[in-house]
Amino acid sequence: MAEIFTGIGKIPYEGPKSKTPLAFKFYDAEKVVAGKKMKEHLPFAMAWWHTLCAEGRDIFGAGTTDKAFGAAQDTMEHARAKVDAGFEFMQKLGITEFCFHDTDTVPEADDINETNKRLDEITDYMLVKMKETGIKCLWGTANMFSNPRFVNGAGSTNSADVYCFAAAQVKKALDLTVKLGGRGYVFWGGREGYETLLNTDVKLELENIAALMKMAVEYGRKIGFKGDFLIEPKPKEPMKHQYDFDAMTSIAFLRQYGLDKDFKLNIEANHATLAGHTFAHDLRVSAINSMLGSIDVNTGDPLLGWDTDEFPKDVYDTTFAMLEVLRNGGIAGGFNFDAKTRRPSYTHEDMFLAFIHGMDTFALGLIKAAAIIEDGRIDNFIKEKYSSFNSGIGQKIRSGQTSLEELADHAAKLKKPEMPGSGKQEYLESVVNSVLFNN
Ligand code: XLS
Ligand code: CA
Ligand code: CA
Repeated sequence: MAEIFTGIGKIPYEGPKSKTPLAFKFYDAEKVVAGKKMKEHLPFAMAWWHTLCAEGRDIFGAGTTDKAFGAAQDTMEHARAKVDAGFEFMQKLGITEFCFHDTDTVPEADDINETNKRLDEITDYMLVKMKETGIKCLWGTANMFSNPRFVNGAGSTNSADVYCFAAAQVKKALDLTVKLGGRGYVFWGGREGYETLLNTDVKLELENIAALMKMAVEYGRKIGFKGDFLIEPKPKEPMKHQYDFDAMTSIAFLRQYGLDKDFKLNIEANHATLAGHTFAHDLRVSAINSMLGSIDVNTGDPLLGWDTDEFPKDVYDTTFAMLEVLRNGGIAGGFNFDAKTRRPSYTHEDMFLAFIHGMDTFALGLIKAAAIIEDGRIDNFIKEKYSSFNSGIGQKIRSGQTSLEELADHAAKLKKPEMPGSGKQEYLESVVNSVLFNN
């Protein structure tokens, strides 16, 4: 099979002083940081859809990037060309995993039975390439939002027949995920939400989504899927009210319907900020609920209110994200680049440059997060801030050995408490800057 990305070889690590565009400046796979190799901290994954399918189309214009990879669109030859391109791309970048939707890999036929045959065929080919290269599958998922049949949702649809098609796609995508040895299975809400209560039974829709997930867990465990099921929270887009709005909303949903033992969350940076949170906030909320499963690293633009899926570039963001990951003791999942190059960055070389930039930004985040922990000033400040709960009445509150009456007596004796101590935000921000820019 002919090389597709000609003129681009294996991307080397050259270090921070390098000016070679096609080289890593900070991502040094073998380098040990905080007790582990970078590649172990940061198992990066390529998203099939953005990398191999998205051509840069937007609502005002056609695609600008050639993703035909030498084959005619909407053919199985093209499906195979994408496999070839994907594995060559990952190998050259040293990316060890990929994520896919069923419909990213083959053109959908009119008849679901034919689509399933195509999926069997393409995954046979993917398996061959996986064996050849050692590249693995991070997670699989079913696209239950693009096809017009899902106009009113998949698990949340009003049509029992459409619900069966959603179920059939989940079943097949689980089969494929198991076949490819995927470590996770993702449900992103897609069209699971609504525009107006005038036409919506919210309770029925939520119950039906939960039932679909329950059946997915039952089936998945039956066919030997041992990984995590994941919900990927996202607000606003495409529906005005998305049922999986943010981490806390999704956790409440999972607990309400008894799904919290089998599910964790896949937190996407772009989705957290669309929900009005920082990326680190949704990571923290997931982590403290033992629900931090996997990460989509792509970010939005603070000036735009939609899901732009950009390559991570903000080292503050990746540092704060990696602080959450390190404090969580790592994650069982991976770091998926659900990211696309900007429409004017339309060459194949741009795809490499974008991944190099994104991987370097996360590597920097890892290095800086480890340095903040090592520095200790931030962690010590937080410890000290809450120290009134370590002894006396505070300790009694923490251990649940007190009552409202006792606390009221304590307040009455004090007459007036002292101020609780400065939050010192500006000082702490200066500590972060000093760690980030000290060397
Ligand atoms: C869309 C989501 C989607 C999921 C997988 O905004 O990010 O791509 O990651 O369905
Ligand atoms: Ca997104
Ligand atoms: Ca995503």
